[in-house]
Amino acid sequence: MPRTPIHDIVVLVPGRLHGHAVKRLGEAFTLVAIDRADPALIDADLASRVRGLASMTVVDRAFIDALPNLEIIANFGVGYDAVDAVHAAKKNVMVTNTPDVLTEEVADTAIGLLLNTVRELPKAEAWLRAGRWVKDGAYPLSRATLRGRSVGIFGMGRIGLAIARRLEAFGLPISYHNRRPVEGVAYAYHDTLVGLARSVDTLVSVAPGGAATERAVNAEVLSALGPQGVFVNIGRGSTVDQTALATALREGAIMAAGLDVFEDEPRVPDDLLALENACLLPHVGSASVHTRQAMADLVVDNLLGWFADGKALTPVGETASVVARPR
Ligand code: 8YV
Repeated sequence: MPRTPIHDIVVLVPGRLHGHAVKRLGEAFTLVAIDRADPALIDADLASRVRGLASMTVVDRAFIDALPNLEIIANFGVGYDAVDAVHAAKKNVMVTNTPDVLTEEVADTAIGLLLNTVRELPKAEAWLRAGRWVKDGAYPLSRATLRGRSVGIFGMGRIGLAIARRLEAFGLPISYHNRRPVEGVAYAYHDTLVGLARSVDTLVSVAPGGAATERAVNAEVLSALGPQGVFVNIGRGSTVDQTALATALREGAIMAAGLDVFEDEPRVPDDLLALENACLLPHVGSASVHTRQAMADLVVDNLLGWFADGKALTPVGETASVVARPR
């Protein structure tokens, strides 16, 4: 059977996707866009034609099952908790994500968020802009400082390491908790998150989402961090019990928190919004023109690699053994 020219291969884009990815996909493949990843939007003709998926939305079991000729899901983002990769592997469907290209950007953002949280820089700027420097004098001294802190990192993957490297340059001792110790990493390892929290006063979460980390940062962990504690989350909102966090911040069980991610984005709970000691960002960890373009390129290059050579550039662990079908 003659091989289908790349341009005739149908790649489905459910929901929003980065414009650069959409443009390149349209040039390379037959692109079909639908509003959302919903089996109700797939008719029999489309079901038989779709071989690739490029997405940054939830791709669940039902949607994968609705596409019997699907070979690859190219996820926009390093975190792929929105994709049922275990089910994809069972159906011999490759899943790819976008590691490496965003590592340094997200680590930069984590440091900015930590500094903003500890030194109250956004509030100090708001003070200036509101004319209060002239009217009321100097902005009050920040209660917290980075000096003398010790930092625990929850999730010592590529981004966790990049954050640790930066914090070393700040002169801060570092320790971490991960599913298992990371080979070649000399920072002190704690086999429980609560043990890590007990031994530091600053906790930075870079942990991925999913069942294993669901609400791992809970009341017990926050109370172990203690009244001088600062919590920063740049990973996934699902890893935190947001109600427990708001209570801990309100009652002084910890001192402050900096959050870039939330459980039900873009919704941020009112009890977090009401808190003076919470520094809140709208999930901007990787959100520069430069880095989002590199992520978009990697999404498209994974699809091109798969359909041209049967090789994905950045397969996720669950689907590492999925092989391309004979062409
Ligand atoms: C993006 C992210 O916000 O890569 C991730 O896992 O969380 C971010 O870089 C996400 O891909 C959705 O745009």
